Amino acid sequence: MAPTLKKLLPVFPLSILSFCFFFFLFHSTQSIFSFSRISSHTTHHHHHPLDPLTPSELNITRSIILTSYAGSIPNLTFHYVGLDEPDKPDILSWLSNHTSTTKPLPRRVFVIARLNKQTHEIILDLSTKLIISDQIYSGHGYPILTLEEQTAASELPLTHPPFMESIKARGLNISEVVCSTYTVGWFGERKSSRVLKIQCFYTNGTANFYVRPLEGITVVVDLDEMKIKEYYDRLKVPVPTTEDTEYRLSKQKPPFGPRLNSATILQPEGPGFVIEGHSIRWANWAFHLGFDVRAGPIISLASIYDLEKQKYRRVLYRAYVSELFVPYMDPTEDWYFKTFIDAGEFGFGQSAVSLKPMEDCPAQAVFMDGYYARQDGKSVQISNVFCIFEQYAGNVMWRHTESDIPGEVITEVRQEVSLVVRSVSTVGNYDYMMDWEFKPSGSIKVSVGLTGILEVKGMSYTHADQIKEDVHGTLVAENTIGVYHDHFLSYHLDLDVDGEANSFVKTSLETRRVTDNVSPRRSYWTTTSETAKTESEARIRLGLKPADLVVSNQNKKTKVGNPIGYRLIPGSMTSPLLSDDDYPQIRGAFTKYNVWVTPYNKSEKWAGGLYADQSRGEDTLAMWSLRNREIENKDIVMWYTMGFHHAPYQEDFPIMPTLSSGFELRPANFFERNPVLKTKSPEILVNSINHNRRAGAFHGV
Ligand SMILES: *[C@@H]1O[C@H](CO)[C@@H](O)[C@H](O)[C@H]1NC(C)=O
Ligand SMILES: *[C@@H]1O[C@H](CO)[C@@H](O)[C@H](O)[C@H]1NC(C)=O
Ligand SMILES: *[C@@H]1O[C@H](CO)[C@@H](O)[C@H](O)[C@H]1NC(C)=O
Ligand SMILES: *[C@@H]1O[C@H](CO)[C@@H](O)[C@H](O)[C@H]1NC(C)=O
Ligand SMILES: *[C@@H]1O[C@H](CO)[C@@H](O)[C@H](O)[C@H]1NC(C)=O
Ligand SMILES: [Cu+2]
Repeated sequence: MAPTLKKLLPVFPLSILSFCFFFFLFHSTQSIFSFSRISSHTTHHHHHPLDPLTPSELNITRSIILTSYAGSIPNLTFHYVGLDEPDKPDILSWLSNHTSTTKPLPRRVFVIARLNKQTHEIILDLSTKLIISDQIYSGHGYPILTLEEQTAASELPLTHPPFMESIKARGLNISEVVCSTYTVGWFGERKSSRVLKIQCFYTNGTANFYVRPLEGITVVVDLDEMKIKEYYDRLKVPVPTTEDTEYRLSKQKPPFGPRLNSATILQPEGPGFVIEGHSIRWANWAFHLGFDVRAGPIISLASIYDLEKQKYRRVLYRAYVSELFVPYMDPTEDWYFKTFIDAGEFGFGQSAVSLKPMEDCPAQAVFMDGYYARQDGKSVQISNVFCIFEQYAGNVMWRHTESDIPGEVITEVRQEVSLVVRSVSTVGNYDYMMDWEFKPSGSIKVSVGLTGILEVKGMSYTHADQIKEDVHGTLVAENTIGVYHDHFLSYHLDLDVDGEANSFVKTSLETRRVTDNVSPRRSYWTTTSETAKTESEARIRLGLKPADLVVSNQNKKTKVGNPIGYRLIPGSMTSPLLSDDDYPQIRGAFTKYNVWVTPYNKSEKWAGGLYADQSRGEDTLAMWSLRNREIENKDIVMWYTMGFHHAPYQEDFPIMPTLSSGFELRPANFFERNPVLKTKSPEILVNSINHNRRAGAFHGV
């Protein structure tokens, strides 16, 4: 779960597949093996008010706080340090007025720190170097766990005599044991303290230790004291010894899998986008890309250029993954607590990893770094945390063949090229690949790919026929159960469709009977639209009945009179299967509906609450929404939750091929007509030597 074991993981070899590029394509000396980087923190002089904190700003934050807590330095730990962004009206007026001489907006930092077993919320100003407020949080729940405390906790068992005994009793070698940290959830306890649970694995020389659990051993660590509080060794289960669980290419033996040729796009003129600081312009899009230790990527101020109106029009104010909820479905002693709220417990940005050029991203990608404050407040760089690239997957943006005009055949095709911003967060065993894809047609396609390693449970079974009871998972290998679980991702989508005052319109598709005798038809469908007046009217469980969901600006209409809008095209319609009164579901209540709409409120950012670790569901989207505020013709935020019910299959073992899902935000009467009617296909693609190949006439290499 927790990425505490980074230092133990091997450095991967650079080659992964036998690449076979079409070298004869390259007439120029340009090498596709060179890759570009954007050094985002050194090049820009003016801050965009939404720029993430730079290393020197993190530095200043640290010194302001340490100065004010002079006596307590060794025990103060930083759990969240992020931009306290200016209020939305200030940003919008800065945007519309600013010139190179405009005074920048104040830079403020929001810090959550722990000191003497208390959680402090500190806001400070970077220009005056003053602390503006410092309050002790007295509610339930705890902040993001730092990597350092997880590492420290995960090492405690290795020198804990009862644990060492347990290892010896199993005939194992303690030098081959590694441990990982698990948040404990909340199960109705009245009192709580800042603890986590630890479970351990037997590496036995492999990198894939997650598939070798030491089942039955659980250690409870008090994080404030960094001491083992409880120790359990309940079960004697064989450590799964399955062969072939290695995933490092360097450790594999032949025969190897199918040989894959590379498909690369050529950009002799370089990328077609411009990056200034964190602002990105490409084709008809302009947006800002930020990094936050909790959310990971944050897309802000996305606007699209309207060829007819000759101006940029706003689509999104801010969008990011607000929370994840990953409950496991095994209610037994060593598993019941595994009900993770990943962003708030582990930091989706803190868990972001450096992308591998040429492998995580295509050859033409450009990279950007991210920075966050570690436990002692010093800045940590995640190099290549984002890659940005133009994607052409051979798809068609639009086409038509017209053969009904006598004497001629007309075929018009436009290739679909899009811009992708990619990042990967590896939360312990799981890897989440996050893409934000901007299309010239005005669509924003958001997708997540799940890959990495299953969380498995050791059991004595070696064949499915032996299993008579519910083992809460699939026997994916001998002694190895891939445990059932869910992944829910909740996206905060603050659409500002051509302005802030928006409404949420649900257009239901309903069957009608033909009642009179004018038609031979007996039925048809038609639409009825309702504009949600309050939050309760905008909570939607998808998949129950067909509906189009549109965030619309009722104050602006197209020439023919339709309100302009953007619609949500959901990919996943998954709803939770836990009962409403179950503790994990109370904490993860934001998953109860796939879609929620709330009025914009700067402090309502995290769908699972600001303090997710051991939260009690008091500060979730579901609670805010109970106020049932008005949302018509207001600045509103749409929250979309996509989910995966994951019953593992053997192919998910020992490492899981990517499973993707996503959703699209697509213009809905936003433009007067197809906005890519006059878009030309890129010339670079026309040069491809492949255009004449025909099946049968071509023999692959
Ligand atoms: C951070 O501060 C230290 C001194 O406290 C300084 O040596 C270092 O250069 C600073 N780093 C940045 C990136 O500003
Ligand atoms: C820091 O924590 C340790 C151990 O919990 C304690 O003994 C010490 O007094 C603390 N120091 C300060 C300055 O609070
Ligand atoms: C235990 O593992 C370590 C590290 O892999 C190895 O050096 C050592 O020889 C092993 N000890 C025994 C008794 O097998
Ligand atoms: C460790 O690896 C060896 C050699 O592959 C194997 O024989 C042994 O069963 C493994 N032990 C465990 C506990 O996984
Ligand atoms: C904003 O949200 C917070 C948290 O839900 C709430 O306490 C506050 O009253 C809200 N502010 C407004 C203006 O509604
Ligand atoms: Cu899964």
